[in-house]
Amino acid sequence: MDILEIIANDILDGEMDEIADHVQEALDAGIAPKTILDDGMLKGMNVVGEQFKEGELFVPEVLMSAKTMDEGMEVLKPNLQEGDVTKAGTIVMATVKGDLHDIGKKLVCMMLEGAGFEIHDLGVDVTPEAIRDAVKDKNPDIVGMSAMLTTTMLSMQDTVALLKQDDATKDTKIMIGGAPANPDVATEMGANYSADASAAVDLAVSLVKA
Ligand code: B1M
Repeated sequence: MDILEIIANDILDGEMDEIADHVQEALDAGIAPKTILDDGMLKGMNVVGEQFKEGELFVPEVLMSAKTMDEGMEVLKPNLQEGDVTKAGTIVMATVKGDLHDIGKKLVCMMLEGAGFEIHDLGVDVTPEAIRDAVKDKNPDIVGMSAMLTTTMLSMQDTVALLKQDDATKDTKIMIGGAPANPDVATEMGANYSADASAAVDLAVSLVKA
């Protein structure tokens, strides 16, 4: 097995204590940092996304893969040249006002980062005004919102309404998710829905292209 394959497998298997040494080994062997990223780490992350979608991997395994990706990036990042990483797009992400659930949102953020998106995660319990202000400030391609409570779907609705009222934010694409969300409520609000972290990546890619 070559070193890039070993690195891809580290991501897939969540080998967070091994990956730093393997990335260093690849760098020492003269492999270009971008090749290590694309043909090692991201290749592994893509398989994680596919297997999660198919129900072959579960949340704890995906979180371990994401942590392994972070460990590998620690070693790789200082070696990457500007322009090596093609940014897929920028996303402002938040769990909406009144809602403290963030495990799912973090998972969505990690998968999006793995797919090359720059994420500005505003955290949990974020007011509509704070989300609107962040959208004005960062000018992202997409604003993403997560809610896990039936009651906080109303905050989500308020936030979408506020974004649509402001000339500076009315055209920003919106994606929502979380247990009480579904395609119908998303359409009603003027937003886009995805059911899980893997579908969120597919949706974000298609929204940026649209
Ligand atoms: Co809460 N909680 N909780 N909770 N909690 C639920 C959501 C609940 C369904 C449990 C239940 O009663 N069966 C229920 C909601 C009922 C409802 O409104 N219909 C509930 C309740 C009632 C509450 C409290 C009110 C309890 C209380 O205090 N009486 C309280 C509310 C606090 C608040 O938010 N204001 C509360 C508190 C908590 C904890 C703090 C203890 C903790 C959260 C810790 C944290 O997140 N840091 C917690 C937890 C852990 C849960 C459950 C058990 C698990 C949620 C989770 O993390 N799932 C949950 C029951 C359940 O779901 N089984 C429950 C794993 C995660 C990976 O999945 O979040 O669904 P999920 O994310 C998925 C998708 O939804 C999607 O992709 C993710 C990955 O695949 N997704 C997106 C999510 N966001 C997305 C955004 C996107 C796209 C996809 O685009 C932007």
